[in-house]
Amino acid sequence: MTDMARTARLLLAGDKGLLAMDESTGTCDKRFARAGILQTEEARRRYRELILTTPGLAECISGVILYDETIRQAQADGTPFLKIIEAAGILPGIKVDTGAKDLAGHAGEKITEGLDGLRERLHDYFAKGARFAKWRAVIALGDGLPTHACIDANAHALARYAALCQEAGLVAIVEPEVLMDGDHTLARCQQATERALRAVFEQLSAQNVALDGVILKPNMILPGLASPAQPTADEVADATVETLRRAVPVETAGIAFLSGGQSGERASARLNAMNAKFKAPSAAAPWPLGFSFARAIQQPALEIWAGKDSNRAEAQRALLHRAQCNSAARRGAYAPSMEVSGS
Ligand code: 5MM
Repeated sequence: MTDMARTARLLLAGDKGLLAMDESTGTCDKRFARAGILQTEEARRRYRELILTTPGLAECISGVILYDETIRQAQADGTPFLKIIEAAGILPGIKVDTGAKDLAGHAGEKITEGLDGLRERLHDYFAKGARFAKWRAVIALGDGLPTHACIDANAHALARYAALCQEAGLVAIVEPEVLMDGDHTLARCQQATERALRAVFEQLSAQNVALDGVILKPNMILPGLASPAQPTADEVADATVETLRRAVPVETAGIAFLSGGQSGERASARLNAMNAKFKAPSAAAPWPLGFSFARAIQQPALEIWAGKDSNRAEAQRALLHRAQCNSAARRGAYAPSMEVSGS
């Protein structure tokens, strides 16, 4: 087994999962503004320090996805964040795309950029200590969307990124996100997700990417946020696992879902339903079914912190609580009552 395959296994081992804290400056600042927090580099540093020094985090979190600014930062006493992560026994990862930009000739669709100079950046991140990377493609649903052009261009970019990651010794997290924006049905999300996943795995194969060094970070199969339909957790679990089974080769190291704007409670309940029902990895779901959430872990903590040191400990408890709920969901042991007791 290669080092990359070992790392991918470690990231998805047991009931731990990934914490995505790779919001780019623009996204982080928007979230800070909504929570009434000053949008400065120092505020972002203090927030990331709060996350990384949360007591007990490593009991539920196997890896953290950092942003370029964060991987270079340190806690107030000068200890580099990378040292804190390493001391906790957590693996550091890095978001390496440079963002989704308008796809020329295709109104309403995006292409993710960042391939230029990527080889050099990946080698630099590996030397710093990163052991995995992440690239996110976004796919919008709408009238006539997604187009083949959008799906194909993004699948090609994801595969070229993944091949470069593996050349540099990094596990590639491959994230083709079908967005929840809109009033589309669950069936439309399922259809678009299957198309996108098939295209991604075709391109990964064309670029000779070793699937045991790839973690897929997909959306769950859900209706749009503006849809009145509200499926049960079991319905989401069935549709999601069925879609993955149709499109994801069994050799893939594992699945780590994004939350995509679901509430923390819903994301935990839906992940729990998948693991309870399909007991992954199993014949029905032959890969570990894990998580790589950002908002569904961070949101309550960010709101409690609100930029104030006096709220730090309470915010850390809220962060740990969401991580524990998702860890329980990996065992199929999450229950809504955990939200009440906070245990
Ligand atoms: C979909 O976003 C990823 C998962 O986050 P959620 O669980 O909140 O959906 C996340 O890793 C995302 O890629 C980062 O937050 C970075 O986003 P930007 O847009 O700043 O690159």
